[in-house]
Amino acid sequence: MIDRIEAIEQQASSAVEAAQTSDALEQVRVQYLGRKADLPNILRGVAELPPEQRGAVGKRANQARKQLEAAIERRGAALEAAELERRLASDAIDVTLPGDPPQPVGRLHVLTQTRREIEDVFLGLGFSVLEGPEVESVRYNFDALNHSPTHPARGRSDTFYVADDVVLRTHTSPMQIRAMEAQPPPLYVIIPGRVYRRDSDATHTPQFHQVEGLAVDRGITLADLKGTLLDFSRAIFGADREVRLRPHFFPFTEPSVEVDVSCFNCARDGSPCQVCKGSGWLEILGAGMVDPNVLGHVREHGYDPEEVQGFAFGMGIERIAALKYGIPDIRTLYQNDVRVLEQFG
Ligand code: 2U9
Repeated sequence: MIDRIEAIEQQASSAVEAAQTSDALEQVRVQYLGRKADLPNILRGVAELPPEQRGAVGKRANQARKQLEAAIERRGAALEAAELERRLASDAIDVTLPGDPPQPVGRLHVLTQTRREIEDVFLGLGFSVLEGPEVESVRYNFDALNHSPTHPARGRSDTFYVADDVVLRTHTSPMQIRAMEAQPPPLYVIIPGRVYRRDSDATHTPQFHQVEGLAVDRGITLADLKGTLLDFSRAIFGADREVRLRPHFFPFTEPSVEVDVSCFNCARDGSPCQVCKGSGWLEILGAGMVDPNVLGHVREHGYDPEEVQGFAFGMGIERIAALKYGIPDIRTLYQNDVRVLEQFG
């Protein structure tokens, strides 16, 4: 009987190893451990054996059953693991492959590109970049910036009021006041951001973007302003550019200037061009020496107008981009037509 058990055990163990699928393994289990199989039959018949055989046969048959069960379990786990491995390999998706059809690669909006370009120039000159709130108090937006009580920009026809003393900022200048309140001179900052004015035509949108700059230190002069803007103009519009300053008026600077850059378009083909209308100059921004009245508002933060001087400038990012890329109508920058936007960068 023991020989028979060992023969069954050997046969069963080969069948287990030969099973290549979970289904085949289940058939082996039924064949060797099922209700009608030999080994369970032997186990059930132990009681009818002569007493002297019962112990040895029962023990051997039980051992064979346990070993077979363990072997089936091991083989089952191995088959399942192999099956999982196969499925993972066949299901694998290469996410680095291009889509079908290939999707066009996006790009930064030309205004974002231009803002970053401007920021890079001033970072290179030692300025820091700050941002501030778009909803501002009248005090920061107008009063601290030396706007007279009757200045037209304060009117509801020029500015979006949120409440009697709260506006959508009309320039990023209020943040420059906040920057001076937050840290004593020397201060070299530029502040890019969204601003709002009631204005709408091909060269004005009710919401646009500015970069304003402010440098306050001992001994700052208009020459520092001109040198800084020359460097900026050459970085943005080409190494051969010159700048010129024309007298102007702003409430927050005195003296104030409008700044022109020599036309890069005429210069290219030598003939008078459409962009500068033959004048040879393009207006790019406004600037000036910070009015001592403005510094007076932050005197208690270390900005004594007798001790420190400053220059400031402001530019519209839309205008810089429009000049640089020849965009005739800046409203197209907000219409999200990819045929327009994909031309840049
Ligand atoms: C402080 C003091 C002075 C910022 C300045 C301009 C001149 C200017 C315009 C350019 C085109 C606005 O976007 S635009 O319409 N800006 O001409 N901005 S000086 O002067 C400041 C700012 C902050 C404390």
